[in-house]
Amino acid sequence: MKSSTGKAVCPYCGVGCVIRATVQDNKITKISADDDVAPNFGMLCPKGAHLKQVFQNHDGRLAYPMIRERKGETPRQVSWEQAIAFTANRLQEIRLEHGKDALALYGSGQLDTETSYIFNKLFKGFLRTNNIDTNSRLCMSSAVVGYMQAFGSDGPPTCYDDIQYADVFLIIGANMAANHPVLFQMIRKRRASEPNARIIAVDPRRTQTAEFSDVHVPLAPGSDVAFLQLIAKRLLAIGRVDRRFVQRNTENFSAYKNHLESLDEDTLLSICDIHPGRINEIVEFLSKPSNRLLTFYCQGTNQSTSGVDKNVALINLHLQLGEVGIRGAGPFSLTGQPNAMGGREVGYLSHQLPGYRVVTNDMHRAYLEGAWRIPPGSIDPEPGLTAVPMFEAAEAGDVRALWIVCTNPAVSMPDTKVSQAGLKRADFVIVQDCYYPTETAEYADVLLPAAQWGEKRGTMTNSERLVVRSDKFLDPPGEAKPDWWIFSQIAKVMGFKRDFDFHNHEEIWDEYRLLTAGTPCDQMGMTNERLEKTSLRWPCPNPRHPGTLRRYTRRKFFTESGKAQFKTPVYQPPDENTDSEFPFGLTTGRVASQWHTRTRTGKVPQLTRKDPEPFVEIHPDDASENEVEDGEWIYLVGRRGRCYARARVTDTIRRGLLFTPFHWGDLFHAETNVNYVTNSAFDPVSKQPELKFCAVRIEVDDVSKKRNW
Ligand SMILES: Nc1nc2c(c(=O)[nH]1)N[C@H]1C(S)=C(S)[C@@H](COP(=O)(O)OP(=O)(O)OC[C@H]3O[C@@H](n4cnc5c(=O)[nH]c(N)nc54)[C@H](O)[C@@H]3O)O[C@H]1N2
Ligand SMILES: Nc1nc2c(c(=O)[nH]1)N[C@H]1C(S)=C(S)[C@@H](COP(=O)(O)OP(=O)(O)OC[C@H]3O[C@@H](n4cnc5c(=O)[nH]c(N)nc54)[C@H](O)[C@@H]3O)O[C@H]1N2
Ligand code: SF4
Ligand SMILES: [Mo]
Repeated sequence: MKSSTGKAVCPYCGVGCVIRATVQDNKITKISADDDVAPNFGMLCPKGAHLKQVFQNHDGRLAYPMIRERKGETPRQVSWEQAIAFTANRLQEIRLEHGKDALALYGSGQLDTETSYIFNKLFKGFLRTNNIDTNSRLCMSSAVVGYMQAFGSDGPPTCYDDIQYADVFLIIGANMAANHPVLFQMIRKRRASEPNARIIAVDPRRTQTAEFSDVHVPLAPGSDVAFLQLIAKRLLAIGRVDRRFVQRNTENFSAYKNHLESLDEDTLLSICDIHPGRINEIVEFLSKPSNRLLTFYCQGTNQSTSGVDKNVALINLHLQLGEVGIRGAGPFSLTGQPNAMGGREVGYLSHQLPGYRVVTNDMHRAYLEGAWRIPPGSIDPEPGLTAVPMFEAAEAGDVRALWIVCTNPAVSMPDTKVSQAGLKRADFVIVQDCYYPTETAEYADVLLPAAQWGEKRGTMTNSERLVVRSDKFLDPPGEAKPDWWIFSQIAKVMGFKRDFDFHNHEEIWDEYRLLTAGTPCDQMGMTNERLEKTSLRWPCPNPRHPGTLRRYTRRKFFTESGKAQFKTPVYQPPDENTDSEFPFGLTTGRVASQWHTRTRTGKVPQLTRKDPEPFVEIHPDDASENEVEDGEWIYLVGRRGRCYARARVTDTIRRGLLFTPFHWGDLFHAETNVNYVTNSAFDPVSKQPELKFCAVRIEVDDVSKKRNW
């Protein structure tokens, strides 16, 4: 048979590389990237490059709808008709008996925009509950609030093109070499071609990113606000302020200045626990007004009980220096998942509505009630449950039906016993995934098989606001269907036929696109015809508009006054303390070759080779004090639970701190999931949990020594 090709956005990280797949007999024969296609221009990292292996066979795929008659039983295959009727009926029953807020949906930044739009419309508009949240709450919600507070709108001001013009790259709380590899390649190219360019990595660990940097700041975990204020204070003291920008385009500078001046340098230094020499070097790079500053940040800043303050502190620094809305500069929040940006545009967090609108705004609700042709007052003005409280409410019996789509919360939620207890207690659990088994699927009453990457068409927005259309070039296994189709069928059976009668994703895109008109994330000009031919960055307000590389170039912001806002965050330590019983700090994250809970990357031998098992990084001095040998299996015991991992003795981590990735759930082995140990305390404003810090002790016992893995 003749081979054909198709292109799609990589299903992994938020860099959003566009991949070309060559296909023969429904098998991928080649994965590549086109040199002239944005954003990756021919580059791919190993995860993207090995996508072919994910599709070698359909092992482990959820290929047919299944129903579990009773909890704990083996699910049995049913027809789509039966699964849809069963799901729609159970949701209606629970809604009638326990009220609208007994329903909740937990979704994902890996879903396409059309799907996120349709479930948001169904829940917030038609089922009238705002109980929708997504794994973006664990990921991007502090970044959303940071941008909102400073600029009056979510979304980065910047684009990848800025890398070609930046002089100082501040990478704080992000391990880009592992987690945004293609973007990091672009930074390294710029560093190699521009002798004055500098890379600064701020991370308690000497990561791969830090290895390639000019300066590494191994700060104490959680101390970013103090670090950023120290830099800002030192720059202020030498007069490094863009006075013109600050006067014309910002507010609250004097409160900010007074606050910085009131802080004591030695105290800040001791909070960060770093050598003052590091600060001097950074201040020197930033003291030159001609040096453009581009800051990249991700979970080291976001996953914290002071996540919003960390975001705000780094945006403050950019405002002070006037490094916003100009080429080569700006605070660039890295999106983790391929469409977490699109999900935010659609409003898939519990307080949002499409087009960067919010449920608490009367005009925003009224606009959508009109657009969706539903009675005034249909949309609840109160935000719904966020991720952690959603599972707590399920455990308490308040949320009765949980619809889990494209995420694996039985592994990835902090303090996982709580999400597992919620999934167990809920009367009705829908799991919509493309793999079976998964840890979360164990709790499902109904399993809905989703088509995955390459098996469906759809639209996604990457980290730089680039909206990209993906093709379908593979047939899904069995009866798996696109997520948008599954939602539209169930909505129709629930009685909303007129409003969910979509025949293809283009119809959904067209409805959604119109709702963004006149909003900060305007995609009105991105017609289906245009997206078939090219990718575009928003705002793109009309069909002739070329899209927008950089925002705020006229220094007009979306705040009431049109001016950017300085804030005065105050350093707070992490929620949990170390003490004599739990003497170590534990931070968690990722490795370059694995994706989250490993449903796909765990099946690719070329990717699993490097880190085949869960490991924990420990400093050599800590290891010898605790009689831990390299390669030995140890328990990490925390206040809520414990997990196993193999000790990796390394001086790349600070003393007193441990690091372990969260890629291994119970399917791998009971007790390897680090989230049995992590803390679900969250930022008071963004509600993003502190996955980056908790307290543990090490236990080496004979069982783990003998364990044969
Ligand atoms: N290979 C791979 N790539 C991925 C993913 C994946 O699973 N695998 N997932 C994607 C997703 S969804 C996301 S959200 C991103 C996440 O991308 P990153 O944020 O880069 O990933 P993490 O490893 O979670 O955390 C980054 C770093 O934060 C550091 N850190 C911990 N505490 C602190 C602190 O208090 N301050 C500072 N400054 N740093 C701290 C950690 O040591 C770690 O090196 O990656 C995306 N890309
Ligand atoms: N300790 C610790 N925990 C963390 C983090 C951390 O840094 N430390 N990071 C947090 C962050 S930032 C994130 S984003 C989360 C990620 O955590 P999860 O979202 O739970 O992780 P994934 O493994 O990506 O889960 C995605 C699921 O969707 C399925 N899937 C893939 N494609 C499709 C599709 O097209 N349709 C459907 N319906 N399903 C699909 C996959 O098979 C998989 O089961 O983890 C969070 N948890
Ligand atoms: S950098 Fe990210 S988007 Fe690009 S190929 Fe790798 S995982 Fe995929
Ligand atoms: Mo994420």
